[in-house]
Amino acid sequence: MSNQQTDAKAAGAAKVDELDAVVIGAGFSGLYMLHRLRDELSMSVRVYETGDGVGGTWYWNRYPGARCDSESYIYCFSFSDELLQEWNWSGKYPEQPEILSYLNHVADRFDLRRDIQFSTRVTSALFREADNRWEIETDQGDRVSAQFLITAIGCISASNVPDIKGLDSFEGEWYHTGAWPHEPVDFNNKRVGIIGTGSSGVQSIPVIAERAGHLTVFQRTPQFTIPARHETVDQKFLEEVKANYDEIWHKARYSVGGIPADPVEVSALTVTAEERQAVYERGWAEGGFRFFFGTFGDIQVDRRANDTAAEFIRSKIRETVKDPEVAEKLLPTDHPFGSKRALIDTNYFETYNRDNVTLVDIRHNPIVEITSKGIRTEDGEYELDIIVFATGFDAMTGTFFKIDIRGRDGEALKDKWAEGPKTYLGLAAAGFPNMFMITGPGSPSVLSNMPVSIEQHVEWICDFIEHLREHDAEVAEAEREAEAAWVDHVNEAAEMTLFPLANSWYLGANIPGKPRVFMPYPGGVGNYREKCDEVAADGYEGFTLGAGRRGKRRTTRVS
Ligand code: NA7
Repeated sequence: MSNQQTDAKAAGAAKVDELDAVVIGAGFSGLYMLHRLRDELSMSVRVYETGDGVGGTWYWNRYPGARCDSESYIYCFSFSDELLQEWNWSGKYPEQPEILSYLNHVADRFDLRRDIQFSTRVTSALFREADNRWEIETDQGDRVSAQFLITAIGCISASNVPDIKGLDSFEGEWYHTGAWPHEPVDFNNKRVGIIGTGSSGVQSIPVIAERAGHLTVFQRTPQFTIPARHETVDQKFLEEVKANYDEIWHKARYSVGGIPADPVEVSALTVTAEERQAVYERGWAEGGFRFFFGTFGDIQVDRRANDTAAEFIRSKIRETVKDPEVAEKLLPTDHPFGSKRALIDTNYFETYNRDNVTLVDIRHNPIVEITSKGIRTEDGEYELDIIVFATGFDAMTGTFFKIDIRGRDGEALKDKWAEGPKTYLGLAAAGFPNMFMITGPGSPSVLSNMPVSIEQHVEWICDFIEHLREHDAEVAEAEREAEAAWVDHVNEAAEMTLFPLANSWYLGANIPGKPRVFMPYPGGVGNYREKCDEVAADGYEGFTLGAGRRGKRRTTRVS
């Protein structure tokens, strides 16, 4: 029996019916939330986690080549100086196994496992108005109540396997990148097909191509991607980082994307063509998100500026891919650069020069069905032993909808969000008292370096809970007007960018029937943090606090 199973049993045996807080999920968010609530606010907390280990996204996404696009020295917690100093990353961009080891280390170091119940899925969470408590049920038969419900369920956790006719008849193996098996998949001499060229596809295609007999890539939308320039971490650099972490985190917390990059003000349109080319060349050579944040200040907001970056990347694709017909199919032309999730890669375009790789453009040659032998497109059948779905997720809302969450008057969150998510600051929803979301829709979340956003949310929620205690308030609920104003603000901020010009999962466009609403907050993590701090400083403006069981429910704000 593994330690985790023992822990699950122990946690099950010590089941508590009445808790201060239930946290759903044991990834970055759930681990830190548990630590703060339990060890700093002395609350009784239970974390429920579907997987049999910690890690969240990094527990599930084990596909070949899976790694983070943020550089390792800032893809970690900053709350403990000792933790920062003792952990040494090996790669510039951390690989999935290393991030998982890190999160296991965090769980052990802060003795978190004893309050996590693994292999347990929360099935429902109902707000009981009679005593202002959440009643939570799990697929393991647990039934507990808690004053606070905190969702730490991640933004991209509900896998999307497209509904393609015939999948059941396929005689080979198939996998989704977001629910990858724990045992290695043997690609050796196999004919592999992969559908999808988002982050997961772009990361896994070069690695699978090296292992497979033949790889066929079924591409719906060509992508802009920048070379990551991955390398092992330079130890001198790491020493410098460790000596300057305070400054680095401060910069990251008040930046646009949660990374310590200096803002660039120069417009791509005010320099000469030669100067522009030189800046892009430098950005391309440096690689990673530095190309995105470190070249020109207007490529994300001005279409003409963006076109210059897009054309530069297309020229690089033409330069890299030897077969001009294949290169042509790989050129992204239907959306601005960065309007879909920005991608970085290692040898992505180079992979199409391999003899064992075929590119199929399913935009012009659509998939008709999956057969027992492989994938049939309009132009014929591709025989395959393995199909990999790198087809993404029902992002931001999908994981919420897998749980029956009901607030006041039995209102289902799924109904409240039927036309798109409605939240106040991405942290709370009107009608769902004492429920807090970590990196919920309406917060910078997926547009930022996640640990920075997660820490900000966890700390803000803890401060709010302390405030509630100090004011003897048991219930906090977002006000409908504040929520509506925030939703409007998120939409206005999105309209100022080029994001709405792409069919991306940010807008729910990858899921048939999902409302087209821009879900993350694109105003930048620094601005967002300041807004959250202002709300707190103003006595948690936009929230109604109630005295709950200890007194009559107040409808005015307590400050
Ligand atoms: P993404 O970014 O949603 O990419 C999914 C890919 O799969 C993308 O190329 C899609 O094409 C393609 N796709 C989706 N549905 C279909 C169907 N039905 N047929 C053909 N192709 C399809 O998911 P990832 O897992 O790569 O990345 C998710 C996030 O994880 C990423 O952004 C990071 O934040 C980490 P499309 O572009 O929609 O035409």
